[in-house]
Amino acid sequence: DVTFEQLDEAYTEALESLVEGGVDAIMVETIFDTLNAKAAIYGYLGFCERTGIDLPIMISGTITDLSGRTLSGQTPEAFWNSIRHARPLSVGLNCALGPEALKPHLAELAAVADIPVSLHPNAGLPNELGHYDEAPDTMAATMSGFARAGLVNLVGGCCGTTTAHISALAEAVAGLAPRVPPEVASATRLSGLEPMSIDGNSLLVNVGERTNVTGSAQFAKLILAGDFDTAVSVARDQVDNGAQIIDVNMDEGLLESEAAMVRFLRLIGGEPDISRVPVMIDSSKWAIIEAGLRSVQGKAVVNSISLKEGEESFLEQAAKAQRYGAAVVVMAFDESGQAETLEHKVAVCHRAQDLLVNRLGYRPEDIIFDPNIFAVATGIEAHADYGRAFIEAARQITAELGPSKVSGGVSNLSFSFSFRGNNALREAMHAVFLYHAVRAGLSMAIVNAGRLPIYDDVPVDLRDRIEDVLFNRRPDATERLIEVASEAQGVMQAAGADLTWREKPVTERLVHALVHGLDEFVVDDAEEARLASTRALDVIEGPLMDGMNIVGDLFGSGQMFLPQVVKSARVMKKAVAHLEPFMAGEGGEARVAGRVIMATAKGDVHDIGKNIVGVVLRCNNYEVIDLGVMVKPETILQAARDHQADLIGVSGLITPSLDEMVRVAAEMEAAGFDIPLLIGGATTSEIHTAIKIEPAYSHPVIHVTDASRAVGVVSKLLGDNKDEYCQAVAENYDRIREARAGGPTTKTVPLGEARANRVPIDWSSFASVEPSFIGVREIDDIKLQTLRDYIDWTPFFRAWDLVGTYPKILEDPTVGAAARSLFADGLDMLEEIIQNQALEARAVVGFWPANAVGDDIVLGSTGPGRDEAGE
Ligand code: THG
Repeated sequence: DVTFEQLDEAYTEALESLVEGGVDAIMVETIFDTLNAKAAIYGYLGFCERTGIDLPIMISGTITDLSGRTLSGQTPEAFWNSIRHARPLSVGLNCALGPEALKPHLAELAAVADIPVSLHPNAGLPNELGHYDEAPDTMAATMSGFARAGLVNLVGGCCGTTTAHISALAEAVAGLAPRVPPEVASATRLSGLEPMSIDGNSLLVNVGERTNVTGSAQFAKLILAGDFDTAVSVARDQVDNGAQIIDVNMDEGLLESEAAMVRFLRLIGGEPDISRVPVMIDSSKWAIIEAGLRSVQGKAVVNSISLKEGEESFLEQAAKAQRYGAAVVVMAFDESGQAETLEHKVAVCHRAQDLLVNRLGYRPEDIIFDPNIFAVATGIEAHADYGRAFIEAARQITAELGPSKVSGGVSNLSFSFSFRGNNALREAMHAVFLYHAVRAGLSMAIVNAGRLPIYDDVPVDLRDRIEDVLFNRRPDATERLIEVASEAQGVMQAAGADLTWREKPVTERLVHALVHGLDEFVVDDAEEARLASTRALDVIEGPLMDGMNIVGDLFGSGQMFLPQVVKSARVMKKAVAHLEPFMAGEGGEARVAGRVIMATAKGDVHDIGKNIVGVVLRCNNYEVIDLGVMVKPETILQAARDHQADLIGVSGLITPSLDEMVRVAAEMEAAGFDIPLLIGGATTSEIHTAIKIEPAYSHPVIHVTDASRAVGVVSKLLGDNKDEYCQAVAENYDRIREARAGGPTTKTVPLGEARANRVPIDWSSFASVEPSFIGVREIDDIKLQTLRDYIDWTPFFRAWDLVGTYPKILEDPTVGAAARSLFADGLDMLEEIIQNQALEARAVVGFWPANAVGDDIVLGSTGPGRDEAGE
């Protein structure tokens, strides 16, 4: 019911009066809605600039219930990202709950805020009579505990606290060292309801382009017709399909664009499943962008500002964006127009970064450069180098302008009228372009997230022709692409509609369906595979997991993007849903039931594996209490207490979950638990469990490799020989830690001592053997099968962190044989790929001196596996 402008005015008036009255600092506190707080900060920053007064500001949010979010839905880290531009003296939490209940949220804030942290909570929750019951000494004891744990710099009290509370607090923290703010790694930190960080290790961040009236006929029609409800569903579809930011553009002549921007952003702000992601406010008119900035509580991205009208208006808009706490996209335009050449693009970006950082004090991380993706293959000579120029600019800007990021509007690339409407070809061009641009340094892209093929699925001939255009590799590149344009539609569709994969064995069909996100046949295939297996579980752990592993690899290597992974996950869910009922009949005999608490770690939503474990355990008569996804440590611990659980199991798929698991272990330790903790999920490993998780908890921590092991592990943990089993696991983890640390026996000695200890070799009696030939011998047509017995696996074991355990593995009669055969299978697959793709296999072999390694042949690889042409 109030506008940003009204709040700005009211806060400014209050501020002016307070300063007049002589305050030394101000505190914006009990913030339950970050947009409201941003209006306060906006007023404050304006006041400081206008008056030149350097007045410190302290900021304190409030968490309204155990959800751990502000009333308007932000997590503590998202909140911090939204208000950090105030450069406050301190940030913290107040009011709301008693100190104990605020602890996890305080810890989340303390982990990300690189400034002092404050806490002034209520004296507990009000009782039925509205009184606060927490006594001064209990409150002081809890809060001084936080200070000792390095979570706070400043403490105080809010509702229900009295002078007695404050003096108890002062006494309890007197002499304690203040928290040392952490050094926070460089990243572009945005937020919606949830934080979104982009750092050097991030995979491509995809920005949904569909909520754009100039970019989508469908969206334009909805907005023009005033059907905002359906328009909101366009945003939801994008986020559901993996968009990590959404671009919103209302630039349309027939529209009240400012009003439309505000209305749409407010509507999506009320949809937590949409507004969890940050917004990119896209307009060529500053007034529309500004209206947008006044409508979002998260840290948004301004799209865009540029130097095209000179430095003054550039700096003015940039300074405004700063006051609203937004990151900015800077288009590579200047007074002379859009930068088209590599040199011009890079020069404009250098100039812009210099201005923003040195004149306005921007963090480089808050700048996202857009070096202009233009249409290629237009037939106009001057456009021939556009693709290469962008990709090279992305490379140079990333290298030279460091933590600033590079983004672009990918669909522009195929705007050439020869391709309009030819979506198959356009999508193929986008996929090939992204493949190269991401490798060059592109970290963000505005795309149609739901419509991107995988690079490898673009048929080789078409791919070559596209690359010829992108890299300006031949004068007739455009003609040659247009030549296949009409059939490209067919070729891509055929690649999609090609059903020859249906003729493959069922396990391969399942893998294909997962990798390509095709759900049409997956239930039939899952059923066929089930009938051919002993257990339904085998289908999940065999072909379905194989498929998901391939998806994981393609994702990690930048060939698949989040939207495609989302599709694969849906196919997986469908297959698992079909198989689940059959697993019920697969349990063993009844045994002593145990009670297991299971959860996907906080920050992670992946639960396919965990659900399977749940089904398997239930089928074996265990009682499973599944807390779902994104579960915080304290919720897990509380459930374990409430249900008197025998075990806790935490799973996760993404890397940050690993840290969460460590946190769960540490919290269990701190809370005095002694029940075992099971760790599972795709990124977890025995090594990580041994090194990071187990040391945090002095009771059993067990890594469970896959769902089929769960029953075995749980029954051992609850059985008679529990202690023996736990000890064996603990010893194994000890060994892993030792091996990791370089082994217990590695000791170095001074160089002189080492030399004195040299091996005495008598060369006088040595006659060297002449090799049968010297030089390189090329062998055509060699079979990998022939070579595989000669491969020295040591470097591979090193790369896979098996050093230390390696000799044991190979000595072990079963594991050793299995390991060898596994690697051999890999080679068979490689051989097959080479044959299928009609590639030429060549191997170069050389002989080592006979006395060094016997007569073995050593296979070496000469490069990253692709030649210059990308084969
Ligand atoms: N840089 C920055 N912002 C941008 C762009 C950029 N914002 C807008 C644009 N470019 C990126 N978004 C789109 C959205 C859609 C299309 C292209 C770019 C597109 N649309 C289909 C067409 O016009 O053929 C419409 C099809 C339909 O109606 O559904 O291609 O470069 N910073």
